[in-house]
Amino acid sequence: MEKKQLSKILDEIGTLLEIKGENPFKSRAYMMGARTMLAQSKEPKELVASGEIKNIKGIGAALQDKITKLVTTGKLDYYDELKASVPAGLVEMTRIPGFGPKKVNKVYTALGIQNVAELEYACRENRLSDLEGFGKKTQEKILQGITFLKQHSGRHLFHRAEAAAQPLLAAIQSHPNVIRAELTGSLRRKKETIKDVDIVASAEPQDIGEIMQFFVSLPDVADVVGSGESKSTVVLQQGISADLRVLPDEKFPYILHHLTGSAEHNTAMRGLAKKKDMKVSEHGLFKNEDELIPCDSEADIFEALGLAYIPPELREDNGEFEAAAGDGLPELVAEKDIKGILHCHSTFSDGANTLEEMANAVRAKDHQYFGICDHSQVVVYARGLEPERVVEQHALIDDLNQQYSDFKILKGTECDIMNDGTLDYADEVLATFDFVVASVHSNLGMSAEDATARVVRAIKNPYVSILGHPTGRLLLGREGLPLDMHRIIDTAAEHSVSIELNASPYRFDIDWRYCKYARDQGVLISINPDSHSVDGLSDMRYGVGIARKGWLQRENILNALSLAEIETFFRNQRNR
Ligand code: DGT
Ligand code: CA
Ligand code: ZN
Repeated sequence: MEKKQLSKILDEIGTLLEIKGENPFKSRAYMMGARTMLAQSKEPKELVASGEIKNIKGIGAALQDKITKLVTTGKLDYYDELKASVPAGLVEMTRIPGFGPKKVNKVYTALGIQNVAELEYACRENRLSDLEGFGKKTQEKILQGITFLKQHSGRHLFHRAEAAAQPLLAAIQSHPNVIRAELTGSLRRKKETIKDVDIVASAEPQDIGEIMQFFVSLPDVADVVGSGESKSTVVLQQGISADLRVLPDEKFPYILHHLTGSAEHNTAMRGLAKKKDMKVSEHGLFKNEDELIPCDSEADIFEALGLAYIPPELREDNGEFEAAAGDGLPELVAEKDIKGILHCHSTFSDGANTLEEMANAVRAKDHQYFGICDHSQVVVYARGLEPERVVEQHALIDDLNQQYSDFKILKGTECDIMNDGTLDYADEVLATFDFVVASVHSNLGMSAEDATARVVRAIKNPYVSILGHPTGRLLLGREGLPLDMHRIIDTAAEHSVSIELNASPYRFDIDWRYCKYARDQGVLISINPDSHSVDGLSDMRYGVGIARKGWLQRENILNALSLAEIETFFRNQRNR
């Protein structure tokens, strides 16, 4: 074993001990030992063989023993056992710049946070601000550190990729020689996570080289991976890869369609074209072998194939061709259809803005209602409301509602679903709310069977109006409950319970892949931002995007109901 590797293991032992909260002298001894060994001019094997290891200052007997084992056998049981006793996510957290093992230990023991994704979410929900030795500033620092860390890993959350891509697209579109330019790929299809940004543009052939040059020199570009005649690949400052293709304008619709994908959609479309004796590819749509069918837009391509225009969100080979061949394509929900916002948090629990600030921000969007849903009592880390605080909040809501003639705050709660599927509040308390969002926040490691039984039981509770973020997943972070979603949806349909589509780009839960089934069972989907601040309300836009991806129309959305309609809906639910 070479000294570098040995030093790394010793350092890791020190880290693991510190994460576990063991004697700080012990963990420091390992970390110092790591440095001392690295500083030796001789390789550890020599030092052990010659016995010199015994005379190195700062390497005590215990360390000597462990180094000897590692160097001679390449293995150390102590290290293996230690590693197995600490969740891997905790070690990963120490990679966040400025976030050492001591802090990891603190958030783990105080808040049960086990990995980077959970930590990030906790910061966003303002949960670290009250923790001893932490604060708002620390939270900010941690978030910056996490962003940095993510820049070095594979996929990206939708909102990050979109935020990186939009200025790029705008720059390209504003180039005087660009005829048209669009985002393609998974971003255009509004997938929940994104591998890379794909942009396609058109120009006169003689201008293409210059546009390529312009693209690779944009200030957002950190690194040029490849630059060819018609395609360049760069890495953006945000750590996301981006491809640009530039083609003559007559080729634009075909390449736009091809690059938008998905691959599955493209494959199905090729099969369909073949059946009609045509051929489709990134190069064009052809009949009689190689006779190009001229198309100015994607709509023209679809039309030539006897199809209605398929919106990019639906291009997942998820029944869109059958629908587009007849008149089965849905008229997808749009942001303007939303009439109110439910499931948000305020300073009563773990939000950053007051109830009044939140309500006024929602009202300023021309909405008719705002359903506040602070946490319930069991969620101590999020300052969940004891029943007395609920009473206080309701009094405040009654006051505020007096001031509005065109708007109403609805009394909601995000009530925890306990391990056995019962709710965190007694029925008498639940009855005081206008509506109840029931969510799981703990014990996500259950078996599929237990998890499904737990949530099914909650849905059957007559006070439950909406099932909140069903699985509790964090995208690119944790899987969440392994629910049998068909059973969950069937049960919700039977009890006329709405299911949330959590609009936070960290969650997007219910998954869009289940929305069509939910729609077919008559379940109303509630697009909820779960926002902990006024800024978070803008996540609604992402939620609507995912709802579109799930084939949902206005009439499938709970909060597309008017105030009067939704109040009736909630009242009727109680009588089920
Ligand atoms: P991702 O992974 O988030 O980047 O997802 P996409 O869909 O953006 O995938 P990407 O960037 O690998 O490729 C862009 C598009 O190119 C894809 O949506 C469809 C098309 N494409 C890529 N590979 C294939 C393939 O093997 N077959 C077909 N038919 N099309 C493909
Ligand atoms: Ca892509
Ligand atoms: Zn929640």
